[in-house]
Amino acid sequence: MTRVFSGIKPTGHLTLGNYLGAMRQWAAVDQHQADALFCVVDLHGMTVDHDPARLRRLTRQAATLLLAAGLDPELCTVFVQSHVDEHTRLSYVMECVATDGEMRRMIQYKEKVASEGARGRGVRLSLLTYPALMAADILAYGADEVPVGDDQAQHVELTRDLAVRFNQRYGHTFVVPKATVPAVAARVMNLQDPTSKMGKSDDSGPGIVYLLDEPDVIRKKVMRAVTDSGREVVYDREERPGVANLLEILAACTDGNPESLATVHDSYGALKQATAEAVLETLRPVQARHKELCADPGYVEEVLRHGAEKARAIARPIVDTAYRAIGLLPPG
Ligand code: AQP
Repeated sequence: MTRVFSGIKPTGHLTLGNYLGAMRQWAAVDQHQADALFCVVDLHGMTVDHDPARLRRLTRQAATLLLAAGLDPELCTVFVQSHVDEHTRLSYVMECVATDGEMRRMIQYKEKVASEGARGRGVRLSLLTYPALMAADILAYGADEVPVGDDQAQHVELTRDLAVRFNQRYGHTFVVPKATVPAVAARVMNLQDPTSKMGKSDDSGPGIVYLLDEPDVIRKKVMRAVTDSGREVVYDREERPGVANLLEILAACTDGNPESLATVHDSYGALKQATAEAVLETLRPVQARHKELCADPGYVEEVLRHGAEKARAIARPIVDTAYRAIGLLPPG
């Protein structure tokens, strides 16, 4: 059976981008068709300046939202990265396989260095080595597929290179995984700046739809989305990024197609209205289930405890094999 692994970083409140680009596919498809593991990657949440209490809160919230989005612990494994030591054990090995140049070429690294610099903060070394930990996350489970949004495809590509390199130098150890990216909404853009990705740790609140935003807040954010001075609804990502973003969001929420939806709505106002309603409809069950789960925190904790046990049982032998292959003396 195909094994699937993916993760989500608790660096902020989860967004519509996280949901449409990743979580929805995990719940609707992956958990039914594969041996699937989904992880709140809390260690990645410490690569930029962070507040410990907030990280803990966001980790719990992200796990709760994964379940609210439809991940079923009877069908898949849901856990927290720091609960399974194998991630950090293997991460160091990956740092010994990767090169400094490879890490510095990562687009997300360059973008985050720029934003940390702009905020007057030092850049943490872990921001540079983050892709080695991400490679470890994936390779520790022998994952065949990694369902991600478009922004993470480069990191999965690097993971493939590291797996191939390790296997060639030290003997076949790792499955070489591939990224799977959704056909629509692989990169949901910021509603206020449709040339930038909708990212959960951005400062631009009005441009980001959070999964737990109140309905009237969501409506306002979508109705105020930046478009352009044109009038005709046309799907053109290059020339009309704001309108294209709305069409993609609408398509993703209604299982439609952005090109044909462009012919249905005759004004930007009508398009925004339809998009706002579609987003509300899509998020309503997630928000309702989240509320129920918050009333039963013991259930979420139990899911995570059991998930970590299952994850550990898969990862430990793979990481032990990698340790032996690279020349580390097994404990007696
Ligand atoms: N805007 C997006 N459109 C489509 N997919 C997206 N994803 C994130 N943003 C979008 C996908 O969501 C999954 C989890 O992402 P992540 O939390 O691991 O980190 P990220 O990709 O760096 O997401 P953010 O929200 O932009 O976080 P910050 O602001 O902290 O960097 C991934 O599959 C991702 O592709």
